[in-house]
Amino acid sequence: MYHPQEIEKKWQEFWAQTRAFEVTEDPSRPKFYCLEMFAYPSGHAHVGHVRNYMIGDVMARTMRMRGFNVLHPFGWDAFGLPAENAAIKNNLHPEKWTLDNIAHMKGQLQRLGISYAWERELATCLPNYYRWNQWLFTRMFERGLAYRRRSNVNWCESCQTVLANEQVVDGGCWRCGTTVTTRELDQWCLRITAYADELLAAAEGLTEWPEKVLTMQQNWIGRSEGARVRFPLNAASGGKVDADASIEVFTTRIDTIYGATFVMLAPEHPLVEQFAAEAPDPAEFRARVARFRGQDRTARMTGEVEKEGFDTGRTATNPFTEEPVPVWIANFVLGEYGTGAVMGVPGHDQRDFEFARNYSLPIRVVVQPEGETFSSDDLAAAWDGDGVLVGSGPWSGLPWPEANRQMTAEAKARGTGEGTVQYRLKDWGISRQRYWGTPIPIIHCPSCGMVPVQDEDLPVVLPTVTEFTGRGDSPLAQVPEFVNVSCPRCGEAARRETDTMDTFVDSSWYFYRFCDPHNDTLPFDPATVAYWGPVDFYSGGVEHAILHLIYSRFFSRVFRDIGLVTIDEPFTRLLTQGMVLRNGAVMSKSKGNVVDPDDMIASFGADALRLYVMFVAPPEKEVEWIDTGLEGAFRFLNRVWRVVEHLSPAVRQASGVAGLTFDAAERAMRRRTHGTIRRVAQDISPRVHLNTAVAALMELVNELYAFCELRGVRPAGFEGEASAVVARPETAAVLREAIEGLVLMLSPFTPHMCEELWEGLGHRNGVVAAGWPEWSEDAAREESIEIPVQVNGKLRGRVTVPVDAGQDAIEKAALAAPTVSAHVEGRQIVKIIVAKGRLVSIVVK
Ligand code: ANZ
Ligand code: ZN
Repeated sequence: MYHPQEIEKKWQEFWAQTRAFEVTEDPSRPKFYCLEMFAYPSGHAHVGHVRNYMIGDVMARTMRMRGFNVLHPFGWDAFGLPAENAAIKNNLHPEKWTLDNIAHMKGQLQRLGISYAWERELATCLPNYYRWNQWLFTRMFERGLAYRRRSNVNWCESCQTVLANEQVVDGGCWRCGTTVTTRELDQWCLRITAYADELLAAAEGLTEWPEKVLTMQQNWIGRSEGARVRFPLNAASGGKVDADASIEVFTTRIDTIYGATFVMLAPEHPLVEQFAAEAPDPAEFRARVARFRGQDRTARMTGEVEKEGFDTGRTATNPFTEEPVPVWIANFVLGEYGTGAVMGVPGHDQRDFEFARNYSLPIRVVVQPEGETFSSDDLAAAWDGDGVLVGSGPWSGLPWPEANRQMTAEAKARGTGEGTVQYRLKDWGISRQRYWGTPIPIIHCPSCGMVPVQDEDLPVVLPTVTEFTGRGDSPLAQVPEFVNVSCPRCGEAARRETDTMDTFVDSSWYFYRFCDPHNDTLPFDPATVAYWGPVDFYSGGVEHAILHLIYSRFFSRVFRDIGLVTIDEPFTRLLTQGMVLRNGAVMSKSKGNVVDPDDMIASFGADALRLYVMFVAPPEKEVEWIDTGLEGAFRFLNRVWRVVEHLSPAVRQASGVAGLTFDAAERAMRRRTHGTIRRVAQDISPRVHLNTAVAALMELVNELYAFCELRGVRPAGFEGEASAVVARPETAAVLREAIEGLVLMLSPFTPHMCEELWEGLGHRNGVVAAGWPEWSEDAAREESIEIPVQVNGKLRGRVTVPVDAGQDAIEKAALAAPTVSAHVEGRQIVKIIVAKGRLVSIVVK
């Protein structure tokens, strides 16, 4: 009888005792670094979370059997807001909450039998990890890659914290949904834009990443070539203006500048406050600006917002037409893109078109397809198609791309602008005014300025805070012993920085720390990453397609530039696994539809759960959890168990296949065994079609049962039988090959049961030592094929012929088939066409 709970416990203990998955660098063997995105310790892992770990485990276990030195570590992305929120709510220290959750979730993963090298476990909230965030930060500070700047930040009133752009979802805080507002604060930033071009260009080399992820990254970086053009500012009526005051716009279509009939500023533009102060009613001016700034950020960014604005009363001069154009403030112009100012070309930009129609601003056509004559009055929409310039002075008649080049050069020659490359990507604001994160290792000294903490004084350990209110200043600012320090440079009284780092910093390099997790003199010994890096197979949720993966690619380059790694790209192959749904919704605690793996393990065992999750869909696809699905997997495992247990005595005595001569049924069984070995090997890697690999194994089990029946070794469904009598030694050898192959191939999916069965088959050293079974192309080759036969275009029958049958033999067999000969007899054969291996076509009259 199959008792999964006993077996699973036994093998989990065995793996732990024998340190089965612990590895060291071994240059004599090929390495395989298999990694699943580490976990946020939120409390309990549900089936949706653990699907990813199962996928990685099948890869890791398979590659181990194939002789690779496999690094398969796990850890915890352990800083972050939920721990702090739990502290505020339940008066529980974030560290305790986090470490308790880690302990529970680690138990869950161990009960699933995931083959992790637990001795390399890391948690980012521990000083021996975040110390290296600080170390790296000081290196980046020295190189100008970490800097401080006053900037508009997203502010969540409820969490009292700054949010990164990507943490703003539909205008609300990603955690609590509160509408996000903006604030000005001094923020620490990392200069990811210094690598924008490289990150974009290198993405082309990521041939084993999903196309959609690469596209998302490309759009996120958002490279556009265009020009900056300055529109000199005219004096306010009666006022004075700096001779060189101007509004600089960013445009990708300088060729349309003769159609620029107004200029628009973002509500965040620095000139806005000056204009407000000079306006007849400054208070009203400011109120209108404030309303725009408070509008849904995402809608503003995507341009979906209703386009609104107002005239500032000021004008600027179009440097090409030399006409004055009004300066407006518009809600759909973003402060943080380009220059925060746009030239309005309503004839050729749809947003400007809608804006101009709303406010009756002049619309001018300056590009139109050759031979046509557009009138601005009957334009139903902006014309953004191809064409040649009209009404554009000396450039009229040129196709627009050529005019674009020439006019960019002209702007430069006149000193009113220049060509530029603009990125949507922003530097990464990492400051958080929260407790549960890495303290930023900087000291603010009245005389020396910002001084990085010296290496020997790292880590800057998070001080103990016992009361969490969730309001006011950063919690660290409330600890005087933490804040008040002396300057490392001059010794004077100074203040420690109290911001902590965005937790995305923690996850941007943990994959390198796994290579050398206990190093206490460096983040890692470069030699270890030289051996293990890059990660060969990385899997995780598609929600990390942009940020985590771009930040990791950025950090990887920083490590390269400070000489710790020699590779550019950290992840060779990326798999984004699909979500697990239940009752049509993504599994989540808040929806109340989670399935706890421990409940499933208690009923059916971890192996059945693993098999079910791998079988039910391809790894990248969503799956709908079906409560009864697990029973099917459990029944299948029982079927495997029975046939293997029943035949074990015969198999143990059987010889190998070498030198034996087999009959047809034995040859057919061998064909299935070898064909399956070949197919499953490819389905797992390179294809990662784990579901079809399981399906192939299920078919093999059916074949095995059928073969036993044929040979009379399946009395009464195997019940009550101590052993099977296998008469022919050849049959025994074939059974041995099939059964051993089955157990080995199934072992990455259901490792506990397979280890137990393998032991029962008389092997001492476990499935990894046995290795992946080899297939023989000869044994796998089909002996015969079936070919359809047509007569005058109609299908009349099928014939089975040896695979190597020649043209004549196939023709003969086709004509001899009774269903075919009936249609041929008595008629004249005009011709016979044999499309080899696929079709015989006979034409008669
Ligand atoms: C005039 C123009 C005419 C434009 C035309 C486009 C078409 P991408 O390609 O995404 O870089 N723009 C510039 N800065 C902006 C800001 N801060 N907020 C909103 N829109 C901004 O887009 C560049 C174009 O987006 C620029 O080229 C500008 O409009 C607008 F027929 O200038 B264009
Ligand atoms: Zn100082």
